[in-house]
Amino acid sequence: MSRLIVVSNRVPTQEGGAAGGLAVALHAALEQHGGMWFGWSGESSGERETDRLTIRESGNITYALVDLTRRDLDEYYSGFANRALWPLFHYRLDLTDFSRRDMAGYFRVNRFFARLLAPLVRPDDIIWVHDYHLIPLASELRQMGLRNRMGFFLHIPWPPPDVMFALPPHQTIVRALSSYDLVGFQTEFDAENFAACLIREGLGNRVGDQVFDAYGRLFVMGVFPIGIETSEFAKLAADYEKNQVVQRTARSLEGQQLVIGVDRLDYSKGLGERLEAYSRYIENNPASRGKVVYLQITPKSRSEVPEYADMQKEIAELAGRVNAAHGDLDWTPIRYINRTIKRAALAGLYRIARAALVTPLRDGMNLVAKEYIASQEPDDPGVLVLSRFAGAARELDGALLVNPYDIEDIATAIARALDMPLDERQARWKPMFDRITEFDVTLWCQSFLDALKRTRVMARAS
Ligand code: ADQ
Repeated sequence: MSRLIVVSNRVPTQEGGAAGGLAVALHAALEQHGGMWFGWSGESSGERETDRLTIRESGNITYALVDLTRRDLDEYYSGFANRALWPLFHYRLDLTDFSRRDMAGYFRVNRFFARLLAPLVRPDDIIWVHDYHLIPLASELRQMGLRNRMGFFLHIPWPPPDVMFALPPHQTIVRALSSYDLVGFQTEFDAENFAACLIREGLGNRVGDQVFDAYGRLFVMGVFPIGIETSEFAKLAADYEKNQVVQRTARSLEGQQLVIGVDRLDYSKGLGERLEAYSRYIENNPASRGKVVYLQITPKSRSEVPEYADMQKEIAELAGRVNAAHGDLDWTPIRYINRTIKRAALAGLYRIARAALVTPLRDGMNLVAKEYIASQEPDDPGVLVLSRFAGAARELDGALLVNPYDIEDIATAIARALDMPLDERQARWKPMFDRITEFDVTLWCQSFLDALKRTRVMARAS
């Protein structure tokens, strides 16, 4: 069997504590195939570039980690990846800050990764590259003569042509993707947006259902909605009574209904609109005063990017304003917390929450939506209020789907969720739970790798 090489910007080495579902699934695939996980160490080497790889072995998996200079991190990571590609791919042209210096840094770091990775690759290895930081990796590896099977999965949305074309180097980005054998997206919409970008600019043609001919290569496009470790989450949640954090939180509610939100602090998650909507819900439903608590758990992220630093302040102030406007001596409507929570506690908190608010303005998938569904008590499930612009809305159609820009719509959905009778809650929850149990993260990983192994056959047959 061929070895698997996974490449991602960050490498979750198991020393880093509780691993997320994606890391667990990829570790399982790596253990099965044997192989390597390659990427940035998370460390800066300061001013000096170093070719030194930190190699760690664990069972039949090798971790190969590389440090980046401060300039590389500035231009490649904080710059082009997180100030140009991330906002643009989330349809935020207003926040997209394109600079030629950052773009050069992005391509330079991808070439640097390729230069370090290429000598470690054997001819029959399969290479699976993850996410928007590393789009040009395959084209760099191909220029170095590698002919291996290479797949790419985009965890975030792919925007429609008119948004994409606003990025000056959009053709270079699209061209870079054509060096892979398989390019995977979260939803049909993303895949169709990508195809439209290729076709409208005359960069490539569809020559089969999922097969494209672009820049002299055939490649396959596929849709692979990512899942979670559903049964693991359900188990953790069922054990919620053993968890101290969950118990303490449950006691502190004193019979009030809990509404939960769990998101990285990111402008794509629609936190401002959500807090406003909760405030509107209280105004529209005065009887809710003292009966409902909204817990928003939001670890800070990417604080070195200015838009994120601004947002930290804005959201904290907004939560404070809502509490000041509606709170009472014995009631704080919003509990706003900026830290990470262990998975067992998170699963338990989802379990005791009567409703979850997952209202991103745009999201590739959104795993929190699936984690909430996985964690519910089958006899008494809570209600998911979900943005129609999250990839998860394609699968979780038993949720109350909302327009995340429409404050009144979200406020109405909160009221409906908290009043929903048991039989309707059960009828909505069960098909969603069955769906995420079948399409879990292990199946996602297998489906992508199976498709990658088949792609050359498919491309030839078309
Ligand atoms: P993210 O944008 O990070 O992921 P999401 O899919 O919601 O968003 O995943 C976040 C993960 O972090 C979840 O597993 C959640 O439990 C965890 N998390 C969030 N807040 C936490 C907290 N306070 N404590 C502990 N854990 C917390 C990107 C894309 C998504 C896509 C995923 C996977 O933006 O659209 O679903 O990749 O492909």
